[in-house]
Amino acid sequence: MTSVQLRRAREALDSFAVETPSWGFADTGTRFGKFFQDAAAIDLSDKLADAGHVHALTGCCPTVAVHVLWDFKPGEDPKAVARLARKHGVKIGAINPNLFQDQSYKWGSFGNADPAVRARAIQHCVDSIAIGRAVGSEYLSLWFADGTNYPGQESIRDRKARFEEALRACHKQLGPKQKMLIEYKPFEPAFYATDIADWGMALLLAKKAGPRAKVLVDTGHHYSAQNIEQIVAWLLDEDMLGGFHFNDRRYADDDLTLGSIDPYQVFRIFHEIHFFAADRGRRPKIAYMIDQCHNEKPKIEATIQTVVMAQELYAKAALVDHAALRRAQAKNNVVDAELILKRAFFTDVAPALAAWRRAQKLPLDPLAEHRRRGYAKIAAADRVRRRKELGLKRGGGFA
Ligand code: PSV
Ligand code: MN
Repeated sequence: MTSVQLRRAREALDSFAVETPSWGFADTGTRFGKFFQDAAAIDLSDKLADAGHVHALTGCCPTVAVHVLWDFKPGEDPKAVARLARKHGVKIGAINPNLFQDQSYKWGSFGNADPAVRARAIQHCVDSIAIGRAVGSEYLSLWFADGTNYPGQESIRDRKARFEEALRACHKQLGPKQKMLIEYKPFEPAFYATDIADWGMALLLAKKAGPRAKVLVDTGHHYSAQNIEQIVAWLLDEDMLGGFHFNDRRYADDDLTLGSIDPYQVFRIFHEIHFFAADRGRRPKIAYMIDQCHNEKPKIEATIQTVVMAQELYAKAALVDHAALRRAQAKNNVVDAELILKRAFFTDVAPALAAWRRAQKLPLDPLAEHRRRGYAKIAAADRVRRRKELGLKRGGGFA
């Protein structure tokens, strides 16, 4: 790397943080079953401890997304949760209401024809907003399983109208420092018409909800051939990109580690963000978050692997020579334009990462250090013993 490249990559790393999900440290599975891990977190304290450990090793995961239903006991004091997070060296990040597991949501939450169910779903979001305010979280992160399975099942337009109304009602409750992120997904669990199926629908709903509503792009929530970086560029240009849920996929919402299938796609997404930042002279405020549940890989290892990959690809994308790219574009020099991206992608940014970690007094190889410390072994011994003492049967959680 040249000294200019080194500086650019290090500056990019200084500005980059990615949030870990509490649910990524607990037992999860597929709809067909679960394979348990001894080291899986039992409770929120374990999840925050694991997240704190990841942050201590990587220096770039200061916040943890929580899922209200899975992480907060009824009546729990959110301030106590914030203190617990601090004890583990992290802060509470995005608050995720759960609008899909209760039996009352069989026909949807915000899209439900029954006003009583909609009111219940809205109240859960209002409670989640209050939790967010109490813990100092900036984001309310909304994902809906709502939709229909068969043609003719319901009026698609009526459901849209109910969503508009409910999102507006929630937006009114946001504090001045809070934002609402609206996530989309083309299918699953609904198989005919998911109510918020793509970025255009999320964008329209966010615009109607109010000025603090933005779109959340979950990289796993797209059809196979979709050009995600183009969506990102459009949302950036509209000032409507709120955040990401990172994961990789081969077929659908596979929850694979970021960049395990297509690292170049992640690079291209980051390139659009750096390119936008260079043009505007400011880095856009984006909530980078991980949304992965690992069933085969050890959960903490997979999380560290994801974080390191995200840093690497973010740093690589920062190396694109924007002035040269603009020149090539102006001349319709397609070959050079493409090569400028490729050159950055194939640059080894290990020296920049090493220099950055050294400066932050972080381990040079977070994964190796995690293994060296035997964290998972110690956690497994403790958690196996506590599960026995508590008489816990394994199950529940999220598939
Ligand atoms: C389900 O697809 C999902 O993975 C969504 O992406 C949400 O963000 C996440 O669950 C947590 O609710
Ligand atoms: Mn997601």
